[in-house]
Formats: sequence, C-alpha cells, structure tokens
Amino acid sequence: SESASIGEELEYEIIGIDPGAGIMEQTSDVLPAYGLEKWEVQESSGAAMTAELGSAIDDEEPIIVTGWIPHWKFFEFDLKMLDDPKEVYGGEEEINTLVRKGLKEDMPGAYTFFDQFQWEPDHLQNVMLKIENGQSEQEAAKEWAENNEDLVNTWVEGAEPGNGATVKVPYVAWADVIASSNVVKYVMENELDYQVELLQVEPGPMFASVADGSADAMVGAWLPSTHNDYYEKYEGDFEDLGVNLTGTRNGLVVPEYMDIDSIEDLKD
Ligand code: PBE
Repeated sequence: SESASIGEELEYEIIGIDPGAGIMEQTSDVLPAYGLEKWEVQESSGAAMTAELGSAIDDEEPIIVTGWIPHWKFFEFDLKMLDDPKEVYGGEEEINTLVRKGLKEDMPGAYTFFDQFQWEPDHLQNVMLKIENGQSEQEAAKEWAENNEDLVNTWVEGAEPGNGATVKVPYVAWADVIASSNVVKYVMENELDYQVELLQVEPGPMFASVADGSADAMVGAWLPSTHNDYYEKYEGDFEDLGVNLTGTRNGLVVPEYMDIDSIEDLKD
C-alpha cells in the first residue's frame, strides 16, 4: 500500500523513560531481537513518558512507549501492551524487598515489617491512581491503608515498635515505586512508631545504598529480569526478603486505536 509504515509515521522513535531503568536495557535488547535496527528509544522519564502518551491520545496520534504493569495509565487510557513472542521482556515478573545486612539485629520490628510486606497488583495500582488523580503521596497511602486494614495488619503483626527510630528507604521516581514506598512509610510511621525517610535516587544508588548499608530497605526490585544487572552486581551484600508482589510485566505500550498488536508488527 502507499500508506506510510508505522515506523515512518513515528520516525522510528519509541518514547522511553530514564536511562538507568531496567526496561530501557531490555528495550535495547528487544530492538535487535526483532530486527528493528532502524528504531531508537528516546530517553525521557516516567512522568514525561506518560505526559507524551496523554497528549498523543488527545490528538489520536500514534505513539509507542516503554510501559509496565501495574500502572495507572491502563486505567486512564485505552492501551495495549504489544505481544512479545520472543519474551525478550521476560514475561511475568515479581517485585522483591531487599534490606541491608544487619537490619534484623538493629531494627527487628522494621525487619519483621519488611519481611511481611506483601500485596497484589490491584492494590498498588489503586494507590498509583489516587496519586495520579491529585492526592498527595501520603494522603493516598493513608486512604489506601485505612481501606485495607486487614491486609495492613498482616504486615505489622508481631513487629516491635520502633520508638521513633529512623528507617531509610531509597526509591526511584517510577509511579509504582513511589506508591509502594509511600505506603511503607505511612504504615511504619502510623502503626509501628518508626520514622521513614524516603530518599529519591537513581536506580544504581537504590541498590548500592542498601548493599553498602547507608540505606535500610528497598521495596522495588523487579526480578528476575528487569533489575537482574543491579541484583547480580550487589548480590551477597544485601538480604533478599523475597517477593512483595507478583504479576508485573514490561513491554511496549500503544493506544488501543493503533492497528498493531505485536512487536513484530513494527518491522517495515
Ligand atoms: N519500571 C518500574 C522499572 C522498575 C519499576 C519497570 C519502570 C524499571 O524498568 O527498572
């Protein structure tokens, strides 16, 4: 046909996020795996990516972004994640909680909390949506925690109060990690008398600070694929408390109105 290919229409550009994100590394493997050498991933940020997505949708323009589940954007917009038949994005993944060595001895109550912290993608998505819809991060966390008291009780059960001790939690400004870290802060401060200092950092320092003990715990380790490089680099220098959520997924995301379904469809 004479119509422009999807690549030509988009000038072979995919809107990415921050360069240290695991999904950026994965996408740089996806392009050659599917013969998409003409395509490039534009570095951006989680917030700028969703802003571009929103304005493309307002104008019913085509757009391709790096995207992940759970995320509020799937509530706000009609979107689809393109099939990844080669599973270069690793399929379904989980999120783990990592703590510094020695946390168990120094702050047993915090350790018990992090060990028991576990929820579902719908919960996380709900908090993300509240924040996106204008609530402050702590208001969103509070409202969610109040509506999910039984679940929250399973996290704090048997955990010794902190008597005001400070717990340092590094996080990256991705919507999901912002939401989960703020829920942790709200619950630990309100149920366990800890003070939680949230430290916004780049992905490398999020892992490095828990590994070198300058931070206490992180709740956004996407495994086994997304953060594999960071995980392996620091393995042995942190304690992995296991899964806090299962059922995440990374990929290329497009508006529903686009006439493509698979990453394979991006080839001219
Ligand atoms: N994400 C959200 C992150 C992990 C959490 C998928 C953007 C990443 O790609 O590293």
